[in-house]
Amino acid sequence: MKNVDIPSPARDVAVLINRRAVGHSLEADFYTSQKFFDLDLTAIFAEHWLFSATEAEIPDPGDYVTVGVGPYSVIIVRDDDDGVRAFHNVCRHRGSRILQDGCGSVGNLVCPYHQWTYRVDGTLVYVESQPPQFDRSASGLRSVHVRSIAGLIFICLAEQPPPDFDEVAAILEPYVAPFDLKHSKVAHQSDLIEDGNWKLVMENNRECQHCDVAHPELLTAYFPLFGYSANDIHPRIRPVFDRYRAAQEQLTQACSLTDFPRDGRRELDTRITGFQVSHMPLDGSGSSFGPNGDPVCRRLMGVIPDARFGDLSIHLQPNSWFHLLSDHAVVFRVLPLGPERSIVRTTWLVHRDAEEGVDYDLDGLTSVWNATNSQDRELVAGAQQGVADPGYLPGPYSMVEGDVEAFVSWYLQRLRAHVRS
Ligand code: 3BY
Ligand code: FES
Ligand code: FE
Repeated sequence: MKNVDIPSPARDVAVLINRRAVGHSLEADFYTSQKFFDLDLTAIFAEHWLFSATEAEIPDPGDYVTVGVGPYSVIIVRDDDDGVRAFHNVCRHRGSRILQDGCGSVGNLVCPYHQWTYRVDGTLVYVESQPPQFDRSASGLRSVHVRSIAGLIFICLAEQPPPDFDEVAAILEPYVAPFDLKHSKVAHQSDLIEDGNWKLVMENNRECQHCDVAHPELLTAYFPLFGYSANDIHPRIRPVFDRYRAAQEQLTQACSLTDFPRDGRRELDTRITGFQVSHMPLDGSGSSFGPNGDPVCRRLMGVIPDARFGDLSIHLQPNSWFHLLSDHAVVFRVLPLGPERSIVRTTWLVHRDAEEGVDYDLDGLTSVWNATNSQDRELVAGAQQGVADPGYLPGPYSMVEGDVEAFVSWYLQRLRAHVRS
C-alpha cells in the first residue's frame, strides 16, 4: 500500500472505510483530515451516547455543567426534583448561547442577550416585548437525551438514540451502584489538551502494551503479568501467579459479601453501545492506586465492604473509561477539538464525607493518574506526529492489542451504518 502520492483530504471516505485491513491501524486520513473529523462528529459524536459528566458535579438544584461537542454545546443541569436534565445551550429567541461557563449554579437559565428566562426544567418563564398572543409554552429549551447510570451522566444528541442503551445501563448498574457515585464528591478535576486525534487517545487507552515502559507509577498497583498467560510456568512468574490467584480468591470473597457481580463482560464491538467491564485484583497491599497498591483515601466508597476491592474498570465506546476502587473513583472523558486535537477530562471522586487533609491528600489521590495522563499525552502526541508523516503506513496490531482492534472495528461499523443511512 502506498499513500505518499495521493492528496489525502481528497480521498473518498467510503473507499478508505472499505479498504481498511483488519488488524491494522487506520490510514492517516482518519487521524488528520477535516473530512473524517466532520464525519466523526456527525456519525459518532452526534449519534451515540457520550459519557459527559458525573452527578457529583451537580449535587444541588440549579448546578450545571456545559459540554462542548464540536459545534454543539449542551447544558446538563440538576432540576428542582433532583433529576438531571440536558438542553441545547441555545436560546429560543435568536439563538444566543445562554451559558458561557463550563460549570456553575443558577436559579433560572437567563439568556444574556435579551434576558429570555428559562426554568431549570427548560420551560420559558419570562420574555419581554413579545405580542400578547405569543405562546411561551412552544419556546422552551430544546432538550437533549440524558441518562444517568448510577451517577455517571450520558447524553445523546441524536433524535433517535441507539436503542440498546437501556440494556447496557441495566448490565452496568449493579457494578457501579455499590460505589454510590451519585452521592460522592469531586475531589479534583483536570482538563488535558492532547495534540492528537480523539481516536488515538482512545486507542492508547485500549492497550497496555505501552504500560511497562511508559507507566512506572501506575504499574506498581497492577500485577506484573503483562504478556503472560496462566500456562506460563516460567519460574520467575510462578510466584506472581500464585499471588494473583490468592488475590482473586480474596476478591471473590469480598464480592460475595454484597452480591457484587463477579464476572466481567466484553461487548466492545458487538453492539452499538460497545462496552467492557472487568474487575481485577490489585497487587501489593491490594487496595488502591497508591504506591504499592496502598489506599489513597480513608473513607470507602458507597457500600464497598472491603478496602481490598480491586479495580473495577469500565470501557465504553466511543469516549470514556472508568476505574472504580474501594476508596475513590477516577473517570475519563474524551472529546474531539479538531482533527489533531482532543480534550481529556479526568475527574476524581471520593466519598462525600471524605475530608481533604484528613481522609486524603490531593497529591496522594491524584499523582498516579496525573503522571499516567501526562505520559499518555506524550505518547498520543508522538503517535499523531507519526501518522501525519507522509512516511506513515498502517501497521499490524499485536496479540495484546485486541481491544484496540475492537475499538477500530466498532468505529468502522458505526461509520458504515451512518454512511448507509
Ligand atoms: O485505563 C485503562 O483502562 C487501562 C489501565 C492502564 C492503561 N489502560 C489500558
Ligand atoms: Fe436569547 Fe434574545 S437571543 S434572549
Ligand atoms: Fe497509558
